[in-house]
Amino acid sequence: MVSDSELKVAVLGLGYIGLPTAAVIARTGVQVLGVDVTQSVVDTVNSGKVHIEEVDLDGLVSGVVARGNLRAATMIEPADVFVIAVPTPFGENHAPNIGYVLQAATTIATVLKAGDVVILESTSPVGTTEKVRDLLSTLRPDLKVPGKSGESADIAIAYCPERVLPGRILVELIDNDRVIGGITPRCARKALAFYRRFVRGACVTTTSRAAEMTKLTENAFRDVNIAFANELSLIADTMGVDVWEVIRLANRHPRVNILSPGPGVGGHCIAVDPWFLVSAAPEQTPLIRTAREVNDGKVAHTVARAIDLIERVPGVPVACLGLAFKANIDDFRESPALKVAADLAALFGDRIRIVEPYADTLPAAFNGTAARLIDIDTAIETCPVMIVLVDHELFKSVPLDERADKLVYDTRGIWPDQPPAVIPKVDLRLAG
Ligand code: SAJ
Repeated sequence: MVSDSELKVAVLGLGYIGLPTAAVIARTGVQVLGVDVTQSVVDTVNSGKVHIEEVDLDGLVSGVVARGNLRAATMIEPADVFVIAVPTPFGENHAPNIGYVLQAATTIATVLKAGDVVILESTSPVGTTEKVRDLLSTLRPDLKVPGKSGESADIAIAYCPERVLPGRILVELIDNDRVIGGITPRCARKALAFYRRFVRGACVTTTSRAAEMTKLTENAFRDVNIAFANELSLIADTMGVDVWEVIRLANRHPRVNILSPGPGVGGHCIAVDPWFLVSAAPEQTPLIRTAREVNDGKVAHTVARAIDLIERVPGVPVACLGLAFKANIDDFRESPALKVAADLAALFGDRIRIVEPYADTLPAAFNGTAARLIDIDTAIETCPVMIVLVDHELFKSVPLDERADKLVYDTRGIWPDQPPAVIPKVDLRLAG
């Protein structure tokens, strides 16, 4: 096996997964080239900086760039291992779009040589790795590809899904177990040798199709379980029962572990990946499809409940706490909190105040509305109504005596000691 300092790795796509992955590999002493189609991303990385927020990523990137182990470019160069970490969004009717993956494979084909390993990490529909193999075979008929020419293939191709949690990416990249699916067992072994260089978790080999389905299964599992919690919250609402108390109590059962309801499911993974299964097997996926619909429907339900509360106390300022798609991160992609707050801002204008410790300015969704960004202390001082949309630590730490007199709609259950929102008879109208 080549030594760390001789091995050359190219990571295609320098986003939320590609950049941390490139940096972690570079830290082992390997030469890593990060390839991205966006020049500004390449320039940022080459200056030792990052274009995304992730715990400790800035220090790691500046270190590996300074030591010369990580470099970025828009053009591919020859390497020994190619890691594809580009987006796989969905298009019309939730059908997955693997165009960026195939584009990355086309790019790799221009420099591919015998002995190279190509690994797909992007969340992909079952069969995508084989499509990559077929494309490489068409573009490079001079190279024998695996699964078509027996064990004598010139290159190895494998699928190894990322499964890291935003906010813990650098830790989980190292510590999580990895599922490595080869087009052939030999491909899996080649990819395994690569991951063993930087992964401390167990690396388990399988076929590329099983690995592809495993990734989709993990996120569909979580989506279905969150949908169950969200459905419970709808039932509890109609029955006047505190859903958080019910879940706490039910979870005392040794075999029950219910997740948390919220204003919906956001981010680029859980709300997207289950559709890849539904789209591939529509007849076999009524449960997974319904879970998606329940979770998407929770946003409209949250807006309706918030409107009801806000209309009962005319004129008073309302604080929406949080815009991020989940706690303690600055990621607003596909955020249910942002959708709810933007809808309320469009309806109630300058009555809506947004508190988001991870934003300096309001996102574009608020353009044309009179909503404004304030800090948590100002919200406590000026807003009699509070709608909790994200369970940021900053919000959790507000003690009861600072919010006991507020009317609260807590979609995340962060304040279990909050008295029920009884609409006061007195006029709460405040200036501001
Ligand atoms: N959420 C709830 N209730 C819960 C848990 C989550 O409403 O009990 C919401 C969150 O607020 C958020 C959404 O679900 O809006 C998704 O958050 P998450 O923390 O469940 O997951 P992600 O999207 O940050 O990361 C997931 C992870 N997958 C699983 O936990 C199975 C991560 O390990 C994957 O690597 C990532 O998707 C991915 O890239 O696919």
